[in-house]
Amino acid sequence: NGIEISCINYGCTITKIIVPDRNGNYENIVLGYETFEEYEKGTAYFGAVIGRAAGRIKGAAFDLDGIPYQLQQNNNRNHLHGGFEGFHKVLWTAESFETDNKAGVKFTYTSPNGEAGYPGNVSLVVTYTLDNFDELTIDYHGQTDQKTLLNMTNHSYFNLSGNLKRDTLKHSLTLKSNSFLELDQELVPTGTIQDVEGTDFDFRIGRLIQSGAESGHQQCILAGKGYDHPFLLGVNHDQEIFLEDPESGRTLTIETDEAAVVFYSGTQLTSHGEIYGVPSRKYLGICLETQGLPDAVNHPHLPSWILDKDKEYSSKTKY
Ligand code: G6D
Repeated sequence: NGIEISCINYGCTITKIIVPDRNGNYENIVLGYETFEEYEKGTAYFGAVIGRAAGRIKGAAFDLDGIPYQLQQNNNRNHLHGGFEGFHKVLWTAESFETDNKAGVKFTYTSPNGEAGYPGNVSLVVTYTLDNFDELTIDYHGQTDQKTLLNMTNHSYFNLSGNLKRDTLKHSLTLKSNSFLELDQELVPTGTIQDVEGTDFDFRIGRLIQSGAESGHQQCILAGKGYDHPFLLGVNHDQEIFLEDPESGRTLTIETDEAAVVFYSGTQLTSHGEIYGVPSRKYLGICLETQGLPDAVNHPHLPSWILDKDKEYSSKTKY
């Protein structure tokens, strides 16, 4: 139907998603760069697949079966988004495919034992599929030869105004989530689960992104006057995440089989150069990173994403 999605095999990065507004103007709705060099030296993870473990891990350390592991400390003393050698910095092998009503790309990569400090050789497959129902589906699969961690996501920043004409503060987000993880001063989950009821974190009936920018809530202020929080998702995944830009009429529905979604409102987008010609600035794009709960490995009461030898990691998100 005229929708275009472009991606590169560096980090399985989605570089553009071109969709129409209410008047049929086809424009780009994700943040990205014009050149490979900008992606290579970039630190915002625009459009990239994230792994082995999305989010932060406290002290970059964890135990598996009593064996201590130390990951790369690439964010203060903590580990963020797979470290310096995360999946976003890897040249994946890509092969495109096309059937009568679908087109896509299958990316493969084997992460060697010890990469960024993680145990196990992990063989990975990430598939992007666009179909004639205007749906982009991302399928993630992984297998390991030794117990390890695997918690992947895609880090696209969405801005439905079209070609970044406006920021996202007037976008409306609906999120079927009753609770979120409290963050500490270093933006790592404390393990405490907070109820959204009566707070600026309640997106159950829709709320403008700007709520976070104006909120006096300690967690919004901590996140740089916005959001950077894991929200726990229920078992009814139907239409559970819905983003809308009333001015352009564009909407984005996200459904996932994952336990959580990290909603990051782009509060740190102040120094990432020009983004398709637009100077980077706060709130220019928002991320909805469907994934397991960050740092769950250090909080036994949270659903874990430990991958056992000879088990299959699989995750699906549909946009
Ligand atoms: C900041 O805290 C945020 C992360 O959630 C985000 O993924 C990253 O910027 C790009 O570190």
